[in-house]
Amino acid sequence: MNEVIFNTQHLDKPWTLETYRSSGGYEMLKKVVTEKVPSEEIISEVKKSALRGRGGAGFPTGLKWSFMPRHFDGDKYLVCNSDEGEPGTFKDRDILLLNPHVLIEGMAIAAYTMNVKVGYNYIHGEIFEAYDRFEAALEEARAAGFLGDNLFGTDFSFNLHAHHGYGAYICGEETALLESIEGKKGQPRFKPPFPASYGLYGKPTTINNTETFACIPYIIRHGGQQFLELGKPNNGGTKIFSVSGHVNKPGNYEVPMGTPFSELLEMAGGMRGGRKLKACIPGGSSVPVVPGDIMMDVTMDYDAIAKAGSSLGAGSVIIMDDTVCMVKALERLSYFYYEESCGQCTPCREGTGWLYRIVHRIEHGKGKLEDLDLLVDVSNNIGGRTICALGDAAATPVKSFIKHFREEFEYHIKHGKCMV
Ligand code: L3W
Ligand code: SF4
Repeated sequence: MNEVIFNTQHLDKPWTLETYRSSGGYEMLKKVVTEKVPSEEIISEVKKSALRGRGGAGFPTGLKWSFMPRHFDGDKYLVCNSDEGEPGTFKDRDILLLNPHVLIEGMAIAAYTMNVKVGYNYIHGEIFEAYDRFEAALEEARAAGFLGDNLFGTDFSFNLHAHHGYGAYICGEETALLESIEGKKGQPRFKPPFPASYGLYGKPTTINNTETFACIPYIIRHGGQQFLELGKPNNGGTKIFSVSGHVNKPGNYEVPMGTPFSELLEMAGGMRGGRKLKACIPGGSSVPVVPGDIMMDVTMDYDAIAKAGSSLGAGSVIIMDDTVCMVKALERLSYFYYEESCGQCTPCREGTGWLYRIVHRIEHGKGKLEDLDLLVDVSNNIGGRTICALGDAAATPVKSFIKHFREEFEYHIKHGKCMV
């Protein structure tokens, strides 16, 4: 297996600088900086690789990097989004724990490419061991001369800092994250302007997910074409899937894009107790749920999951067996979004509360049949009317759960109890 990110996992203490260097770590940073590889060349390889943002939106990375004004002499920033907080997500935490140097090298190459001197990694506030591991890796990299001023005796400098968040889900939204680094309340900004033109402290900023940066050293070493060929056209490389729920071996699995879902399920030890797959949320709780029979036929890549009516999102695969009550599951998700709404826009602040309270009353035997249309109506009135994607994210599970499992909701309303 060709691991792009977890390439030191089979070695002793995979997170140390010594181990990372023993497998060729930091050679690519040294090469691009000392040989002064033109940034256009690097961006062209990243474009060729078809690497798409691994934080959920899947935006093409090479294109995003090309938005940065390279010859602008003022301050510019590079930011890594390690603020993983969505239900089902836990891959970035493992990158920080198991191979923090691949992220640091990826960020340093990105900084060189976009001529940026300062970077931050914003790490979710509820993960402490991963934060400490990353801080320790930063210290090692600084001491070895891979971070800091005049790297390898050249005029290129890159100083990278860790920033610990406070645990709010909304700070994973890129502009809320920037506000939070600035010391303000973590609330999303209107976009446009996008961070590439108005980012941290109002300066041009590129922000990518942890896994996205971690793919860069491989792309530079082997070329964009080889990375692309690991996966499928338009869906290059490997992807870390965080498999959780009713499987025997939940965990992170790095596999080529386009791997059949059935194979991924097998890697995760198969269904717990040999039960039937009822449903799967393939990309984290913000993406539509997919019924089990449809899921068994899909491959794990952006295009195939989109065809199945959902989204690859951050690759967080939530597995639900036939013991799951879909009303209860939706009640739990709706509570999450209600709790995490930052409150800035009325449709999200009020709508998430409405959604949660209606699903709650159905779950507790006090629902009416009209509630199902009301839920869809409230969801439609949130979607597309808010500053950030959290509003849409709250509406999506409600609409998809009712679309695919309406009879379970009706049963709950009529009988005041679960169908399963
Ligand atoms: C310059 C343009 N830049 C877009 C940039 C933009 C951003 C990226 C994608 O949300 C999703 C969300 C969650 N000029 C640009 C441009 N950009 N047009 O491209 O932008 P966008 O707005 O499509 O997405 P986003 O704001 O990054 C991410 C979904 O992911 N999600 C959630 C995952 C949660 C986690 C977590 O907890 N860590 O990852 C899962 O599906 O709902 O829709 O950089 O600036 N014209
Ligand atoms: Fe805040 Fe929700 Fe509006 Fe996003 S959509 S800015 S979370 S109120």
